[in-house]
Amino acid sequence: MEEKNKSYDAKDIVVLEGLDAVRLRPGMYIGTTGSKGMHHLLWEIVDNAIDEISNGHGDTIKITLNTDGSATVEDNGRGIPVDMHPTLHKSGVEVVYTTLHAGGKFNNENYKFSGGLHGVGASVTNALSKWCNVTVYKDGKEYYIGFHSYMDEKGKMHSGIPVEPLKMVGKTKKSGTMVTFLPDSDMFGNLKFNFDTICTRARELAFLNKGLKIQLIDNINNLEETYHYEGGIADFAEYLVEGKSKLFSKPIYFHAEDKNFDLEVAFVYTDSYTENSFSFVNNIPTIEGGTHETGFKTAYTKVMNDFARNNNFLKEKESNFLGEDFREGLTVVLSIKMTNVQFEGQTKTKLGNPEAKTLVESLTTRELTRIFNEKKNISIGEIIIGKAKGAAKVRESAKKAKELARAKNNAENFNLVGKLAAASSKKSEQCELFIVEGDSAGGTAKQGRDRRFQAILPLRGKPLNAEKKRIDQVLANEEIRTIISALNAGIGDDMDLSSLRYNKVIILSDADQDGAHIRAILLTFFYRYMRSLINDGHVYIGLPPLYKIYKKDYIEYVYSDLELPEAIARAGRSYGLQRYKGLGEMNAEQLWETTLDPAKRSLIQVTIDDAAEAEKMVTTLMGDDIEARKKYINKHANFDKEDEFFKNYKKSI
Ligand code: TSJ
Repeated sequence: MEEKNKSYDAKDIVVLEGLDAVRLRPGMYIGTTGSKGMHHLLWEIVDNAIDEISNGHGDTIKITLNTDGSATVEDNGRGIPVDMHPTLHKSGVEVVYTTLHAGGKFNNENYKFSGGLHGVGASVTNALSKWCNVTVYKDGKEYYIGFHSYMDEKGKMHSGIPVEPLKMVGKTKKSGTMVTFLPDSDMFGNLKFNFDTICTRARELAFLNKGLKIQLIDNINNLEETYHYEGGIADFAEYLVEGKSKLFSKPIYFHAEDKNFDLEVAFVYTDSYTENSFSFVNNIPTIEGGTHETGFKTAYTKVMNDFARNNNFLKEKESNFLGEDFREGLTVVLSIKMTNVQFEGQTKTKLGNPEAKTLVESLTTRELTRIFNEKKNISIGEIIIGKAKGAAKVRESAKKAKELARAKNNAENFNLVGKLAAASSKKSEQCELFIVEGDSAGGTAKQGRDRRFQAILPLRGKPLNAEKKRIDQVLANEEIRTIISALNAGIGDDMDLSSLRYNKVIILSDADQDGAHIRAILLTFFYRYMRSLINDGHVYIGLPPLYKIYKKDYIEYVYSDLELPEAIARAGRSYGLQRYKGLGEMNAEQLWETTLDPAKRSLIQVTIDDAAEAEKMVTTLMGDDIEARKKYINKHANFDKEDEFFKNYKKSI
């Protein structure tokens, strides 16, 4: 089956001769033709400029969003080569833009590590653009070439065709490359570039590439940002813990190299109880971790245990700390650059290369041993050991609490789960758990649901904010233990989704501030203690209607303020309008019809698009540094606290 598909793909590409293949199957090259895919077009171009700068040529990238929907990327590097390619008889620029994968090949010869989200190169951006203009400033001259995509009289598509060969258009003192392209609306509909999305990734790239300056200009909304970090990922680590109390002031940072391998690590400790790792390979986030993270963890545990022994912080009769003890309150950024990257995992965001483990492990061991052998760092080491001691102690008590929470036949748990109206079907892939705000709405939902596959868990009051508590305190909370028992998949590192009782976990809260807060608290809990539940797409937000418009023989439910005027227009004259203040105002039948019935309801799937940003947000918005929270909210003044939290979880069906 797979074989057949493969040869079919290959043959197709040959027949289609290059760029037209990209239009026929954009998914193969940029993942989707949704917003994410359209932004890929931009990042492909930006990656090329970053490659140039990482290799020591230039220092600034300017990204401009133009009023016509196009985007411009400019760097101050050497400029793409303009000389004729010896066998293809085209200029270097034209080769880069018209040859599939040329970006990758081109880069590999010239650059140590090539970037590229999918490594597909600038030609893909060209193929999926209506037009694309390239200006090269090089050796005192300015060169220009334009490309366009069009349909001919016979209806045949032509993708990324040069309008004319590259030509010299004038003199210049500048050096660099400037590219402007318009994503083709035939591919992307009326999607627009999103300045916020671009800022987030640009900031990440600026952190990951020390010294790189990224200037962003949005000429549609008149916005500007500049990102530039002389500290690189050390600044990134500081940024991630902004607003938390650090245990020592400066992050520990090191950079080490091997042949065709580059490693950078920065870490800090805070007084929190969670662990946060952010890892990257060739500037690409590895959300699912992988061999590089494993190598770091192994080395870190070993070096710190050795440090504890050598300095007598661990007595002879005492046993070693576990890795997790050293990672309580740890925020670490790990960035490697390597060739022949292999990604694995559900979302292809997990590094698979075995050599990455060996190399990261040995380089980390070497560097950390050096660092903690320095006299001035002993006190920092001592602080880390102190934190690990606390963690080891709690680990013991948490273990007991976890056992309690997991024990299915435990008498106490039996009472807790008593509030749960379980589904009768045992087929977990069909089953859904609604976590419903309030006992009364919970009661209605129990009546309105389809009991064969829908379970209802009413929540009384607000559950505990997991951001502010340690795991043993979290587990002592009744509401949270009920959720853990109901899901039957454990928690934290012990989580095992194969025994998950419900395929969809749907948060159903009122469409008001309190409801938003409860939703934020529940999401924080899932984020901190059941992240794989989110990562594997099991967590959803239910959307109750905001209004009912009714007439004789006519009812329409409206789910957002945005849609209300249209719905009113549809209803015509003399209609009644009811605003729902909470779930409790609906009867069982209405609740089924509007919110529970899979055929009619809308759900938002919760995903963590950008782990670093989600982390930052949970920390700032759910933590207890009030000043940091105010600052964050003021900066994002268009959104109130919960909306901002919510916005950063991608919406889908
Ligand atoms: F995407 C892209 F290819 F269009 C693109 C490339 C877009 C942007 C904004 C910048 C670039 C780019 C490419 N900037 N700098 C370069 N550098 C080269 O291509 C280059 C220059 C000189 C030499 C050399 O060996 O002399 C080699 C290379 C690869």
